[in-house]
Amino acid sequence: MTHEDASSPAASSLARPVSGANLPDGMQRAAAFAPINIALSKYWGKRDYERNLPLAPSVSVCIAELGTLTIVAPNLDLDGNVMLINDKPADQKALVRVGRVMRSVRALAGTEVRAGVRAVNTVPTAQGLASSASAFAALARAATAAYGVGLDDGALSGIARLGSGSACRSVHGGFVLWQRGERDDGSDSLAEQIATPEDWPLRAVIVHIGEGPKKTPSGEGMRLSADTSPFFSAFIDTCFRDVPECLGAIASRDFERLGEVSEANCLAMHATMLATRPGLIYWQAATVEVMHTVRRLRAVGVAAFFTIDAGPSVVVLCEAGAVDGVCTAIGGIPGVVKLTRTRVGGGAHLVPHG
Ligand code: 2P0
Repeated sequence: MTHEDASSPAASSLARPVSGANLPDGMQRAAAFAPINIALSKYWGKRDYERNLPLAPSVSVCIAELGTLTIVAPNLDLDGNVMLINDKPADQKALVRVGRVMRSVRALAGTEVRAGVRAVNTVPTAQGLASSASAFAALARAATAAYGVGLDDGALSGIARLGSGSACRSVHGGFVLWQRGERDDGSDSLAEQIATPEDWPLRAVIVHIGEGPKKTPSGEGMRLSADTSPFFSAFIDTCFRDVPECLGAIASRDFERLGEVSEANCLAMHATMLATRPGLIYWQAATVEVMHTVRRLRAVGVAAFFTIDAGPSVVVLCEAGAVDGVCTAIGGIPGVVKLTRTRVGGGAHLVPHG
């Protein structure tokens, strides 16, 4: 088990340039960092699988420092996009998702020029730590800058969403609402910031728990739950009640109320997953032990609550004074491989690159 302070790694040190020369005016290589986000009221169900349009709104917080650094280099010599993720060529599934984002950016820029893309994650992939959210938010931010497309953050969130639904929530920092929207084209299914990190400087402890058997990817899991889980429509109804509850708790900085609704929504989503056929069991034994530990701490007055996405790792949100006690209590649990102390942070932003 290792402890890590998330403020130590400099994301910019991960950047290395990829090629791109003789570009048309307005195009240039650009780099962006985007954070992971963790939902307090979850997204688990789509009304459109191509555009990643949700059946219900969701609310999240961005997690400082952990995320993806992406460089986009338009290149006249390429006849298709090329991409490296953590220095390995992207697989076909990732390229399809990247292609949706890049096509949309090229259409806005009015060009057919393709790009080299290099992405480096500072979070492990596929542990339920939203690496696809940070990846596509960083891609959208870097690609629009690289192609000279100026968009406000709401419109940018719509581009990020094409790669991965939850990515729209990593464009803005702090506390974020992703609207369900009504339109078929998704133009009103955008993310908006509801409070900045400074408005409510909560802390987060990321409890990294190693993978068990291969997990079902989120998109596939959502489809299975929609088709087979007897709790699916009840969960979607729950989200329509939980989102306003989250927004009210955030507006009044009511930690206890936010914890109560967030844990309930997380458990309702996992109940829906568990009742899917075949059952989606994302938890490990350590996941359950962390949940019990957080509740025991809370019972003796520690301001902390947990939430879990589609994987075994747990995020514990807490007030500043609770961080040490949370880490001490959780650090010794077998199966917990690392704790990262971090906080609610900012959204996707351009970074200098060499
Ligand atoms: C969330 N998750 O609200 C929920 C909770 C996982 C559990 O958003 O298919 O990777 O790319 O739109 O965004 C994970 O879903 O799925 C997710 P796609 P995504 O954070």
